[in-house]
Formats: sequence, C-alpha cells, structure tokens
Amino acid sequence: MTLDRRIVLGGGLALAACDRRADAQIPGGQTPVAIPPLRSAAAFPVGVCVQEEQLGDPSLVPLIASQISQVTPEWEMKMEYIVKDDGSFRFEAPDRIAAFAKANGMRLFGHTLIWYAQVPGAFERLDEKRAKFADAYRNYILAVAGRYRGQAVGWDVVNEAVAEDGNGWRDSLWSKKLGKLRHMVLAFQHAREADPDAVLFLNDYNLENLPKKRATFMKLVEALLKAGAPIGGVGTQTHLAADLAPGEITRALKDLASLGLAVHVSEMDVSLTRSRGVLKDRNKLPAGQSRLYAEAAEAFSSLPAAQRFAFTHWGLRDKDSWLKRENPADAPLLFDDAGRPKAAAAAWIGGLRA
Ligand code: 9MR
Repeated sequence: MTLDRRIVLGGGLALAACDRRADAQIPGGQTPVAIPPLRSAAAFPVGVCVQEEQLGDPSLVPLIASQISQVTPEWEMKMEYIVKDDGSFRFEAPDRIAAFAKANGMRLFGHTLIWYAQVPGAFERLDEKRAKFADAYRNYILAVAGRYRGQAVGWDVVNEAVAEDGNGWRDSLWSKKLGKLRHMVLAFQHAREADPDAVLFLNDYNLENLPKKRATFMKLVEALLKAGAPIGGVGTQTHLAADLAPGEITRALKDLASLGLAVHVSEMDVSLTRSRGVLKDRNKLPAGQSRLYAEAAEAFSSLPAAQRFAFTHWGLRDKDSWLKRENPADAPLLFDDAGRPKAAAAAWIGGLRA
C-alpha cells in the first residue's frame, strides 16, 4: 500500500466547525474522522461516479480531485443521454466528464454500452429488418466506444444481463432482435473493434448476496468467452445492504477472480435503509456498513495485483447518492452530506492491504 501520510479531513476542504448542528446531520451518530486520501491509501485505482452538473459544484470538485483516480459517468454515457429521439447522438455531457478526468489526471471508465433497461425509441422504431437493426447496434457501439478510444481504460459493455433471481439471462429488445447470447457477443466484438485497448467488462449486481446469480453470471462469462467475446474483466456493482452477513463479499470476490480476468468493484454503496432486517437494531447499521466497507477493501486488496482493475464508489457524499434520492433517510457512502469522511471511510482505508 502506497500510503500518503497526509491526513485530510473532508478531502482537504476547509472543515466546517463540528458544531452540534453539523454533527446532527450524520446519521447513526457517526462523527467525522481523519483519513489519508483514498487514492493514495490504495494500491489500485479508486473510482467514483460523476454527473456533468456536479462538475460545477465548488465543494464536490476538490473532494473528488483529492480522493479519486478514476471517474465513471453516472448516467450521461448511457443511451438515455446519448441517443436523441431522431436517432442521432449527443456527447456534450460525457465529453465534459472526459475532459474533467483528463484535466485532473484521472482515468475514465465507460458505463454502459448495452443495458436491458435502456431502450431508446429510435431503436424500437427501427424496421423489423434484422440487418438494419444490427447495423444500428454496431454503429452505436462504434460511435460511443470509438469516441473515447485512447482515453477510456475500460467499458461496461453489457450491464445486468443475468435475470433478477439468477435463473438464466434477461430478455430485452437487444436479445429479441439479435439473439440472447449473440447480442452480447456482438457487443463485445464491436467494442473491441472500436477500442482495441480498453478492458471490456460484463457488469452485474447482487453477486455477493445471491450465490446462484453469481454462478449464472460466471457461467455466462464462460459461454461468452467460448463464443468469441473479447471479455477482459468482470464488474461487480456491490450495491449492498448494511446487514449483509460477514464473508459474503470475500467469497464473491474470490469466486469472480477465479475466472482469471480483471475484477472491478464498480458501484459500491452500502444502504442503511434497504437492510433486510437481520440486524433488528437500526443503530447498529452504521457499524455494519463500516464492517462491509472494511471487508470489501480487504477482500479486493487480497486479489492478485494484476486482477485489481479498480474499486469504484457510487458517489462520495451521501447527498449525491441515487439511494438517498430514493430515500432521504439513507446514508450509503463514505462521506457525509458536507463532504466529511465518516467512520465508513476510515474502515475502508483500514481494510486495505499492501
Ligand atoms: O445512479 C444512477 C442514477 O443516477 C441513474 O438515474 C440510473 C439510470 O441511469 O442509473 C443509476 O446507476 C445505476 C447503474 O448505472 C447500474 N447499476 C445500478 C445503478 C443504480 O441504479
């Protein structure tokens, strides 16, 4: 671990006095702690997701710049942003995020090319003719992955392909038009054509808490490789609930690493409000959250160095989290709303190994 001993509070920001009102904003009675920057504490790239509008936030930008070495666009590199109603593309927001990454010496990670959940009308309206659809599919992947060629270090090429319960693979417009396995093989091949150097990922969630889903995910990776898909890595989103049992993350990461590919913890957060009730005492959830962050850091650190692609947090401050947008009582990230490191941040750093 290349530990930079500079100790920061709130990512080098002027720390607001910890008066009682500020303390009261921290859920579960957590108090701010002193930590070295995440990016210098870890021996691997540390990522975060960003939205274009956050690049104008004068308190968030220095926090990202001091803590982070890789950025993933949270939604503006997806079809929902890029594909306009007439089928043409726009790139203003992802271009700005890519420029921000470059200006700050950070890696850029592309997310995501093909996702069952994103089906633009322009694709739905294409002629029934399969050839036309296949051309548009290839053209999209070439345009998007090709645009960031030479900058994006990797891409989530296919996102969330495994069925919710782990039974088989999901249906989507893409699978209906191009075939269940074939649309994924094509996506990887087109992404490789667009960018010969980016590491290409299959990415999914609930791989820690649902071993059956993990097994299906791993079988899918093998099937894709066998069919000629140039997969270079596996992404585990790691959206967890704070009462997940100890050991699950470690088992999942070991299992996934046994494929021999690069591993990306791609979207970690630990929800306090989505817990399934194993921990009955809500006051214990922040401790559970810290424990899971520590376990994730330790398990990821224990993987062979060559397989540790990056560890991405799905936001830094609680107030920027998609989970908090869904439930204001949640506090799933390493930094509080004011950008001060929580106990979870110290726990994550404490779990890192050389
Ligand atoms: O956090 C993202 C949220 O801001 C977007 O509105 C949403 C749809 O684009 O996607 C969220 O991120 C998801 C990620 O892309 C894939 N895994 C699940 C994440 C949380 O829903």
